[in-house]
Amino acid sequence: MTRKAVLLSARMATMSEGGTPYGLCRDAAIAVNGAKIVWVGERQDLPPEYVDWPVEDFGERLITPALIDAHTHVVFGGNRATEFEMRLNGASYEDIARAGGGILSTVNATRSASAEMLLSDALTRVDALIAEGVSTLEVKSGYGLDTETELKMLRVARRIGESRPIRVKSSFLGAHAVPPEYAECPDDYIREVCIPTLRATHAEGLVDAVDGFCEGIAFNPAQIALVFDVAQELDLSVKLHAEQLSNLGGAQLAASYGALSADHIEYLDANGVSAMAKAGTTAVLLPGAFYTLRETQVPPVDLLRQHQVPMALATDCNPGSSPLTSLLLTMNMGCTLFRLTPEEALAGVTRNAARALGINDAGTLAPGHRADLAIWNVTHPAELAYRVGFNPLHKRLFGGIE
Ligand code: DI6
Ligand code: FE
Repeated sequence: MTRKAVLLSARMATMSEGGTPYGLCRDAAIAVNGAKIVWVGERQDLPPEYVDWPVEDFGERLITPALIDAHTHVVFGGNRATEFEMRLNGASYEDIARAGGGILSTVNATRSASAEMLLSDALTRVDALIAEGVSTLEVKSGYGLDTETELKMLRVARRIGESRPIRVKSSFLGAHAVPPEYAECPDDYIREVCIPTLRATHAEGLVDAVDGFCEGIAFNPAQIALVFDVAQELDLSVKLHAEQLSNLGGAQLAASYGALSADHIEYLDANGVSAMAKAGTTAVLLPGAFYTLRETQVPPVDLLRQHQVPMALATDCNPGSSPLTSLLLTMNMGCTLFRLTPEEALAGVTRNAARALGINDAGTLAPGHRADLAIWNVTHPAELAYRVGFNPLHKRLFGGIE
């Protein structure tokens, strides 16, 4: 069934670049044909072929592109509230990781969880994101670190997209942590487990991109490069958790593979920024992890601006460093903690989040794009980043459907 409609509203933020701030438009109209936007503009300019279409009037509300969360780990077993307590008693994130907790404690819980349990737990988090207008979600593996569990996680990621009206992009994150069985020989883990698992998950059509964690408590650039070489051979895009706790040159490595994004990047330096700019790599900023770990080093936002590196914002939803399921709160944190402007924050969860995922049919309101829209009970787009713990979503459309 094709649903044709013209949506009217007093205000629309198309988030298209180069025009008014936010791509703001008054007395707006959007013509939707089925799952696609066919026309966007001011009501008075609506072409005659659309004037007879059924009208839905949203009054004074604001229409924006639906939101995109470009970095999550929503599929995992258990939780890490006890580590939260340990950190409040003085242990650091790295202390806990080196003592076999951290990511590895979630690996144990994820290995022993059934797929059904992982799915139902993940859906509670996904539902919270959808309730705030999210229509596209990236989901990573990386809590299995063996073939069977990485396959299980990525199959669950695909099932999220079948269970809910949301688009899922999955990333293979086999190089997330060194599993206990390879503690003494991480290179062997990369060769014997990570790379064969990448091939197996890719063969099953479960992988949209390849990620890694380049850090002292995880993998060094040479180990990540081995995985990225295979990604390249399989024609898969790469992205990287880089420069989160220290600077190992991960962003430069990622850029040398034409990465979609380098994520976290608190410790990114000028060389990393210019490498990203040259490669067209998007910066994915994750203020939830910065906040949770009480980091003090902020990402080099001014340098990223100077080099015109697009900045996305994402929840990094995970049980350890960012137990956060609100993209609106993430926008607020991006402004308060990283000094992004509210316009940059909204671009970070729409246009630039789409870029970070290599998506070119969402993230702005434009003809040909999917009719993934969020309609808000606010009058100015800055309100979306300004409030704390408040959800003004009126309605979300996913491919034109409520
Ligand atoms: N960086 C992160 O923010 C998550 N993974 C990573 O490499 C944290 C994962 C965790 O602590 O469970
Ligand atoms: Fe992460």
